[in-house]
Amino acid sequence: MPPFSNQTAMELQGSVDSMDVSAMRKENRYAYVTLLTRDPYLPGVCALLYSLKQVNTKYPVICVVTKDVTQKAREEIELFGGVVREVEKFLPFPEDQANNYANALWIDCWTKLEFWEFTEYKKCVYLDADMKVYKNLDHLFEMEGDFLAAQDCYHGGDPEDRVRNHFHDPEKCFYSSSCPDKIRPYFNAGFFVFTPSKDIAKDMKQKAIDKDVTTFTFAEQDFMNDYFQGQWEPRVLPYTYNCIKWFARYHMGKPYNKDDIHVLHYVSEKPWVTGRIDPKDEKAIKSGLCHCAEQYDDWHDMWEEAMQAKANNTLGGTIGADKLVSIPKAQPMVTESAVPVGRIG
Ligand SMILES: [Mn+2]
Repeated sequence: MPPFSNQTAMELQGSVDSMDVSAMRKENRYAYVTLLTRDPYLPGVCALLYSLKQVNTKYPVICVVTKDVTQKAREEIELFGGVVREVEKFLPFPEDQANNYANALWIDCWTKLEFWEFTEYKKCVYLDADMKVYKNLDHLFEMEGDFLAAQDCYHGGDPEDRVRNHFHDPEKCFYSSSCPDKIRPYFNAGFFVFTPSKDIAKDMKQKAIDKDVTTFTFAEQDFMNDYFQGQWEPRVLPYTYNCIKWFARYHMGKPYNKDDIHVLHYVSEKPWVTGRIDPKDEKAIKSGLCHCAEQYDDWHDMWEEAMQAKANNTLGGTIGADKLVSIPKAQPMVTESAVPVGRIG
């Protein structure tokens, strides 16, 4: 079945009943969405919020949390201008069987499928927590299409290699001049523009449950690429909207130009864990991180500024507060030990 249909008006009608109708009349019901499933990623979310604020973002940023996120982390998100919204974790297989799955490392990311439930918003832009925004993104909400994403930097069917060795084969990367045009469209799921829809949410979750996803190395990313196959086009959004940090290593000069970047994506090593990168450091040379030192400096410069603003009490209020539609009350907190898994890329 085609995943998109003209159902939006009907859905909205359904959700109007439980809401302030005057709020629903707002034309621009747009929101950014990000995800936090465990506290160690909190600096990423706060830095993302800070960077969104720096570029004068007009719309609210819904920071989706799951039950393991502490109250303290939730308060910090609000301090940085985000709106906390708790959802149930979604996993298409029993959690205790995760080790039978190639994507065990990234099981928390399946919860992204819940975002299609946010039908009080007409359109949303999802951003991973390990991102820095360099330019205002509000224009994305006005773009046509129910699903937009940017082609990943290299996906040649050797995900194991890609995870372990950051292997990059110009012959297989869409962004290399030597890359054949016939390369398979494959987006990085750290960033996407989407139209919430209860029908799509239900359909996606059911398909994820029904499908054998044991071999899906990149968890929800592989699944979403299957699901949205043919529904998006790699040339619609350039790499600048989800610039994988490795662009600085593999595509310097063409197409990579730092001045063009909208969103930089710190896949794998997180800047809040590594600190600044010394390009002469032996480990940084071995891992290739030495090529991304400037990008990590950018993150840390911003982080220091954000910490200063926090100390000075000048972080400001909720981003896009005047455009918030309706946020269901957060579920009561259940304190449980955090699940020691999470996305590294
Ligand atoms: Mn990421």
